[in-house]
Amino acid sequence: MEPIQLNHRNLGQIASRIPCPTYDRQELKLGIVHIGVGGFHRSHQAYYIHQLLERHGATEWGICGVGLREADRNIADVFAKQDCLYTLITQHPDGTEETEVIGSLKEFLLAVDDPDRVIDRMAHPATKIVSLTITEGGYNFNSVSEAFDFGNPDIQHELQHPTEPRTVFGYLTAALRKRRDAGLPPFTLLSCDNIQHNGDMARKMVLAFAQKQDPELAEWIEEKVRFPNTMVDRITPVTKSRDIEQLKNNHGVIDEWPVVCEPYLQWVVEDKFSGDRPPLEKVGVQFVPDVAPYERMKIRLLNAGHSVLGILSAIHGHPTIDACMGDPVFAAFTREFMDREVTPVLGTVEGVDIEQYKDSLEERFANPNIKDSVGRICSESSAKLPKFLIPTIRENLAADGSIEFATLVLAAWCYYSDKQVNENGEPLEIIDAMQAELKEAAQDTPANSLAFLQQPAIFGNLTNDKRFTQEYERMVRTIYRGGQIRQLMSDLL
Ligand code: CS2
Repeated sequence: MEPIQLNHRNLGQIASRIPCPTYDRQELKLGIVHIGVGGFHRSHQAYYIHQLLERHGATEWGICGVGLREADRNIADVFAKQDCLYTLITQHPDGTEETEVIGSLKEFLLAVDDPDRVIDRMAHPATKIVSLTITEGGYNFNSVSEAFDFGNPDIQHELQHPTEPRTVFGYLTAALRKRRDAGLPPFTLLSCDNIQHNGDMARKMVLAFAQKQDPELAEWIEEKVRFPNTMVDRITPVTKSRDIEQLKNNHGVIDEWPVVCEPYLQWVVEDKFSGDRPPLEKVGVQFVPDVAPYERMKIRLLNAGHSVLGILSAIHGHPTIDACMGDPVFAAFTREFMDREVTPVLGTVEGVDIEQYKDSLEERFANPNIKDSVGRICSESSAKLPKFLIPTIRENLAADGSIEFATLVLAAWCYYSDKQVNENGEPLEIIDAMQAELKEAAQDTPANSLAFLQQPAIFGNLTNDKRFTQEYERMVRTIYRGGQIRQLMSDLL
């Protein structure tokens, strides 16, 4: 089978090999502008919209993807060749897979090349929604105080030069200003990141920025723009070269950047939009009045569960999340963490059986065909742990609950940040915007066991709690003395 390059012209031929969009992509209007077109956006929001286009028409909801950073040039180049088409490969635990071409992204703009085009697209009358997956770090807040970080040099630049945006805040305000001045209604800002109250947080940050830059605009935003909270979920590992090879060999399709994901898919959204929204309920999205309990459940169980496995196994040496789950100590540790430390402070989620939810997480983590790397999970832990894990410790301290499981993760994180090798001496690839600060704090541990915790932007005032510091100190000392992580985990079980 001669492999065929994925692009618009070849779709007819490719459709004889794998399912392709049956809707007319030329017809699509761009109702959504999405900032941050990583694998997750493509396996989740873009897939939902694709289904809507396939089954229900809804041609006004095509997506324009935007990359704000130079690092997005790779995807821009691939999309330029492939007319924004890509393949989604859903991997089931039993080894079966579904492979299909997704067509909901119609345009892609690289902001660093042409900022005005991005602003114009967001300010276009057809644009009804600007959605975001810019990661936890993209919201530019201090993890503890949750105040907007005005110290960021790009933010300073944008405040002084409103027509030269660099961050999402500069782009959003420039586009909203343009809409207001043209007498157009605003768009809805739809955050799809793993932050509790992600919409409220986006609102708070946009307003903090706008108030400094243009108080009148801030008032208009405050009054008119809606920021629904959302809970998003689908495990999407980083694409590997093997995925690209297999797609070519097994299906005869050349796609330079396909996306692999698990079958599980969930999107819970607050039904609070500035204007029209796509009828996503037709494809399984849950619209609810209050998304907070769902977000909390997902962040505290799934994302924190991932971080627990990730940090501990980075040091122990399991390369992937499914490999961790194949190790009875890691699997039991994670479940015990969820049962003993998360569940007691979680509260109830209407309509969800928490025990079943945890069972399903175990199955999802164990999916042997996802091969989600521990490196992906550990990346940007300095933005993740203050949201996923530390609040659980804080609440258990207040409620006199168990803290050992989560504390061991923080002690291991200190060692990981300091040594940057695993127990077998193999180097770890650490990806974290705060990597240098983390290392600097961690390396004083031998002289001062609490040194790593003296980073208020991450840990707040946790060091004031004696029960916590004693536990942490005991664990971090044991790890530095050569205690094996797996043994420490097993001692807690
Ligand atoms: C992961 C998430 O590293 C992480 O933050 O927990 O990317 C996770 O895979 C997704 O949130 C699943 O929906």
